[in-house]
Amino acid sequence: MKRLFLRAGVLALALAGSLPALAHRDPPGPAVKAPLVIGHRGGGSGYLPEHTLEAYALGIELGADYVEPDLVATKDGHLIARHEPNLINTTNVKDLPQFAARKRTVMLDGVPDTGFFASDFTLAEIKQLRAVQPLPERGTQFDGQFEIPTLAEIVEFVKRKSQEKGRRIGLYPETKHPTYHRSIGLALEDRLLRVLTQAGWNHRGAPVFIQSFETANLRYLRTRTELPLVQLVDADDIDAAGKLVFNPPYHKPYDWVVSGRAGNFGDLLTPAGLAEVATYADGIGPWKPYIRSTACTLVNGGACADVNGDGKVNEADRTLLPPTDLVQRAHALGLLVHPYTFRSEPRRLVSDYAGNPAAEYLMFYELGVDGVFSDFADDAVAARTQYLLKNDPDYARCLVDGRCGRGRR
Ligand SMILES: [Ca+2]
Repeated sequence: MKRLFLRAGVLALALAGSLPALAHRDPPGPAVKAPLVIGHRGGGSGYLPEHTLEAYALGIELGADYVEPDLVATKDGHLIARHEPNLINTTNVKDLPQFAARKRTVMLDGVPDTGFFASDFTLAEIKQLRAVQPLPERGTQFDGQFEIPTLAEIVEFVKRKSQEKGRRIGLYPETKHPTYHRSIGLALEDRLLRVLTQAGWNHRGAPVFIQSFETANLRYLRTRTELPLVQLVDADDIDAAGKLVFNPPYHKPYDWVVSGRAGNFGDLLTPAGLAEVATYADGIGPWKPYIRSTACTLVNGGACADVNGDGKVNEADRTLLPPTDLVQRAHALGLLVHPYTFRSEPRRLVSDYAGNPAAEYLMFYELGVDGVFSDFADDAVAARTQYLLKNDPDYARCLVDGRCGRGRR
């Protein structure tokens, strides 16, 4: 974008015969591209029950560029926003006597899962549920108040907010457990595209990314839509030394389990793996340690020790390892890089960040990522402003005067 502006400027000034003045008028160096803030589960999910219009609205108020609904299907084929097909942890379903008999055990990606499944409920029944906070470290004061939104409602909401705020707000839907949904006759992909098409958003240039941890459904989507697709790349854990660990069921895309393909998620990010991803996807959404892992400062019998003495062993007891070259390798293939998940609670922050969430965002922005999935859009946005002020000589004027070129915020 910046290069285009410069060219236009050069042309105009050359025509005016005042080319030497150019050096003074244009800031030195190229403008820095602002990384996207993707509102993970809404971007306000650090504060309110996730995947509710209220959490999405808060994420947008806090500055998120994209709202990220996870999608599962109801019995009557509607797509709704939930992180899991099992509603037990994110809704009040277990407290509603009218649904007590729906509780059952389902094999989800090869693992038995007991609870209440979206595919056993019609949309009208889903609308009787209310969202609750699934993470024990977060406040429960808003439990039982907010509805479960459908994809169609979310699209309409995002469009309305975009207009209201006068800025481009996008949608970043994730197809959850696509093999599972296909196996129960409720395949997600065409349902998703139908809603997007109805909204006029199924074309290149629409403010939409589609993401998946599986590969086969992204390949299928590639044949059905021009929208950008993002290959998510998971792992089970990292060990004390910072090495990624691949234990089932988080070791590989589930469609690889079904097709018998060998390997694990890490194989998607080798030179050959990335080249394969680039044939069907436009970007990768890697777990953060693939870009910069962490190691335990102190190891006790092979396990991490409580270094900071707070009685718990977590991220705060680890330190950063050197970054990998994943961002550069992905960019060399034209792939965007959107790592996940950025969270502001102290126990989620590696000791190097000294309890300051902005330090983590700044580090990843400096490494060149194109966006971040964040539960706390405010922290991601504040850090982005700092990053742009530091790296873009023109940005202070943009921030204060509101005169920002395209690609700026
Ligand atoms: Ca600790």
